[in-house]
Amino acid sequence: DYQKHPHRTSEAAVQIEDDRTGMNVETLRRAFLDNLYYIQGKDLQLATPYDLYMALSYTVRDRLLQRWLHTQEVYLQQDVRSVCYLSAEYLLGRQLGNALINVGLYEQARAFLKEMNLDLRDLMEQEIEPGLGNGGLGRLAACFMDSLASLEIPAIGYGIRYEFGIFAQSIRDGWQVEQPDRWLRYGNPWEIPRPEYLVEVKFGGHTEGYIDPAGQYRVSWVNDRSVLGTPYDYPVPGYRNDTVNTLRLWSARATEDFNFQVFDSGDFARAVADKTYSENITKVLYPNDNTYQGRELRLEQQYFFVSCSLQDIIRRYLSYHSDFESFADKVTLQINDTHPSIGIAELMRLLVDEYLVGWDKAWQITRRVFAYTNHTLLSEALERWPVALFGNLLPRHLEIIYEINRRFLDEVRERFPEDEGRIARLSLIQEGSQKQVRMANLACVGSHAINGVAQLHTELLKKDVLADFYALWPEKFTNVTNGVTPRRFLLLSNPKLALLLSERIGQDWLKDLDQIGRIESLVADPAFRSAWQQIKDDNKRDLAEYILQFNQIEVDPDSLFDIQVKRFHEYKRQLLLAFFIVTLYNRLKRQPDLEIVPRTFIFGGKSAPGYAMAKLIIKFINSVARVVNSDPQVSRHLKVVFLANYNVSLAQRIYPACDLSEQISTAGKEASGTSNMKFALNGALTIGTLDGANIEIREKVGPDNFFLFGLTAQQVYDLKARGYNPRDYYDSNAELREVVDRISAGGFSGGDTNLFRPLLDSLLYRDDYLVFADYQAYIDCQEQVSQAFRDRERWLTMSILNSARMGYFSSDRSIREYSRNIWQSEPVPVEPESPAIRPA
Ligand code: T68
Repeated sequence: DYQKHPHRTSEAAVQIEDDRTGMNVETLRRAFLDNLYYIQGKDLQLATPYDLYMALSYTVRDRLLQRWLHTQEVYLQQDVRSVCYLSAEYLLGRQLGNALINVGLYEQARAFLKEMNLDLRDLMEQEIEPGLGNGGLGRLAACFMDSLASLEIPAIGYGIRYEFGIFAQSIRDGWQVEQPDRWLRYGNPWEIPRPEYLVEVKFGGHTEGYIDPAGQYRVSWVNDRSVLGTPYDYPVPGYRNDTVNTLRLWSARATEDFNFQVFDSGDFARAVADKTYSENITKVLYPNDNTYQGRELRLEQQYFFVSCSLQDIIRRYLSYHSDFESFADKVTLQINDTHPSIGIAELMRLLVDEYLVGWDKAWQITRRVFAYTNHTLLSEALERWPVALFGNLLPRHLEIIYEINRRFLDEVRERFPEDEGRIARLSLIQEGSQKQVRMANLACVGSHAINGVAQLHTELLKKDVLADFYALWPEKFTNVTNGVTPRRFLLLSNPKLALLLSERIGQDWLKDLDQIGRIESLVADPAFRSAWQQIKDDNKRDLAEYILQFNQIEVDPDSLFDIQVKRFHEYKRQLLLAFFIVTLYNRLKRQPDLEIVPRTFIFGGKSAPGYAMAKLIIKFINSVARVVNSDPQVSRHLKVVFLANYNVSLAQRIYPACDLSEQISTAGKEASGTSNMKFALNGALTIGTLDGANIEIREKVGPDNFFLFGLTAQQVYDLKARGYNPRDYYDSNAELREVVDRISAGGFSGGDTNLFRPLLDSLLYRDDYLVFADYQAYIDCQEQVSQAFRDRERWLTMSILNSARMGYFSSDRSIREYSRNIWQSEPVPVEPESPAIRPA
């Protein structure tokens, strides 16, 4: 070991092993106090809970660093093939608990803190989570990073270090109010800036042709401004191995501290203001999910991080290779939706203009390295940039896209002569009064693989959204059903259940979630059953405490916890659940002595700040909550809770406490869903439609253990084709009418008959998402849920079977499929650098 680190004297090495890498309780305690004193500048007397969190985080970080550097050294030495995951979002959640678990220090940390009368969980609660994503897409990227490291696959995640992540939501008078997420305010122990790997990104200007010395026509891009990207590296430790991969997030900086020209003319303030302008690029995360707004700053963000990343990838590749012959063997680039798809044009520009690779060769390389994951079936969410805006910002990329398109459409014409309709649909440019660049088309043309995120989703891509591309290249299409990491979403978030599992079947399930199936043989074991029930009850009690503290609402932990938490979107149909609640309310008002299964309805989720209808739905739910909770006749049976600021940390409290998971999107709209998996893994039953991954979940857990209702995607399609008239349902369904009429009469708005009018009108006159069409089926299905919950033993059995059969939905399985079918990447085990750093 000393030979490998000649800079260490034997004595210094002992010191380093002890204080920075030692894994036993005594060393950890010493390191913790040392970090508290020398980094936070506090002793135990003065330390705030946040100081204690920071000191512990630095202690863990020290232990990651050695593994991290060593992993990177192994990757470099072996010149490995690496997966580069490009994503505009990473919804990481808190880092401390996850790092402790993965590096194998959780129990030791708990132990030494306990000796000092400190509670590890309290310290973990201090962390402000990095909310660098909107919802499912960003969280998926985070789960994938965890699985890549846990499977020992060389990988690097590239993204944006937003100074402000997803906004903080509070609820005032029932309305969503947004506040900026100042997550970096108290410092961030989980990132390491690497200013030495700074890169420059150009914007604007024009292009010029020239003849190079070899007589070759070439193009150069004369930009009119540029911005610098500084990488910030985050360690991504694998679960109990010695792999630590990197998440590299880019932050924008001005190119010069002074704009000399302006400064000379004496306008100092303007010079500084220009600098701020550049830094705006990575200022804030756009808070839209499943919608698209053609904002210039958003395109700047996308190009900025993609260009930084590609330059970084090429720099590292060229440090080992002298040409691009083996580039596609050493690198694979997965693009998370179309947000990084500008990378296809950027790689072409870098190869052709900067590295003088011929177009055909460059195109061959580009197509071999890129693969595209689509995450949406909503056509309004597909990214399209106005050609004028695009050309102003990225003139060279627009030319390249036109050239790609010209060659592509020539090919299409050859295969499908005289089919101008097809040409128009496939073109990367949408013609019309305002020409647009279609990023999904660019992604399809520039990638060798295209995947959806659940079976139904992939089928619908092939049949509908991307049908013309499927007709061209059926072999490019594959499905990779999403998954979630069992480390964060079971071990970390539901420690009691995790312990029960490990006591009964060992710990293998953490690395191979299929092993969780072994609890199925315990489903009739009375001790196991009662432990399971006890844990669910405890978790519900914990959540009830949280609700009391944050919402001042007392809920009955014995009631059925019926939960819908996710972004607010009409297609997700939070309204359908709200209508069920109003239906129950009406029944109780009509018949006060009605015996119903007591339920606690819990909602959570953010709306895009500009999405008026989603915001009105939030207001509606809070209004129903107020009326229900304050009516003694009704609130004996029902409580309605809206938990503000739903995020990963809150999700981790909610999943373990759930009885019934609401997955009720209009069939054919939810690409996959991933909360459906996290709930079921934690023993919740699902009420859901045949949409996204619900279908596969139901197949795995068995139809008897899943509450299915509603129209299928095909039936939705047919009904709309026939002509859907929501009014018919209103006219013919008395209970539905009663719900609508009560809202309409101001029953939840203090008599105000206007407040919810837009909401009712959208249902009565359009109902794009078929709330009325599915209403009765949903109400009937909820009745079956109530019946099932009355029989607690039956429910318990179903709960156990749900968890037991969720093995397939580990993100480890998803990543194995990407590796095998798309990336052709293999694990590269990292041996520990020295035995001393192995966990005890
Ligand atoms: C989600 N998409 C899908 N988008 O809705 C969900 N969009 O079904 C799926 O499970 C999940 O992706 C993972 O595959 C999103 O979360 C966004 O957040 C988003 C962000 C920006 C622009 C468009």
